[in-house]
Amino acid sequence: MKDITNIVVLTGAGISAESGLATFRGPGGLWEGHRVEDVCTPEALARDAALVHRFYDARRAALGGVVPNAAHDALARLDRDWPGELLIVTQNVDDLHERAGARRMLHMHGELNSALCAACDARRPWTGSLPPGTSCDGCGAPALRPDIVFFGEMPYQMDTIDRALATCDLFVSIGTSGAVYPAAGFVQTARYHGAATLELNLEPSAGSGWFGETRLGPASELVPAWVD
Ligand code: BJW
Repeated sequence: MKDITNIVVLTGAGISAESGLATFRGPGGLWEGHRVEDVCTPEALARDAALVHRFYDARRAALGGVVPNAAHDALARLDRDWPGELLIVTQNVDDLHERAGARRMLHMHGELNSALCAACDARRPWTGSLPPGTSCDGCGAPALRPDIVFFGEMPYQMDTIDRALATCDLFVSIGTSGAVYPAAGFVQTARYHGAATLELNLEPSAGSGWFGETRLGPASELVPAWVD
């Protein structure tokens, strides 16, 4: 990749689809018969914590039955071999990037394998079964919840992401519909700062027009072809 030193890669549910994890907005992409936008909120958690816990318990259990695919593997190779700056920002709450071996990455929408204390914001590994009302080891409040960024909540590590977007030479978006902000706006930020922009997706995303180049197809083919 000529003249490219700093890269930011954004990934979404599409990169894990071929591992067997459902996407949000594709066919079958509804959350127990609801629009994810209607139920993935702090209000939904307050209204029916048991339902929200049950949903994420099932998602967490599903992780045990899936493995990284060729797209995760290719990004892990990029991470291992790329001599310049690299930041992989995933919107996904699964752990398939880590399991493939990626290290220079962050989870902007939280992690299934993590618990968050709603009272003191402490985060700790999700161990076994944590029902609604489990007490926080740190502050003692009965307030542990899934460590998931719901609509209306601030995604994690936005300062780090904004800095990387401002200094990258290439921004690559993989397997995301571009329906959810702030991630959907990263392409515009990267462009504003002069980066080249590339989209790898099954179909054009909502923000496809912002990308300098779009390649359409399954991530398991497009990502290795781009990396290698
Ligand atoms: C393949 C493939 C294959 C399939 N190969 N590709 C009005 C206007 C603008 C913004 C707002 C607004 N009203 C509210 C907002 C803000 C709101 C928002 O964006 N709402 C929209 C619905 C409009 N955003 C927020 O509230 C966020 N917080 C926030 O904004 O804080 C304030 C702030 C201010 C300033 C700066 C920063 C922040 C929080 C958003 C939290 C999102 N949470 C979720 C759930 C979390 C975890 C979970 O349960 O897993 O995150 S929602 C859900 O959507 C999940 C995903 O990470 C996210 C994005 O989905 P993704 O990954 O794009 O999946 P899909 O299914 O949509 O798309 C899959 C794509 O893959 C498709 O394109 C397929 O074609 C493709 N694909 N197979 C390649 N094999």
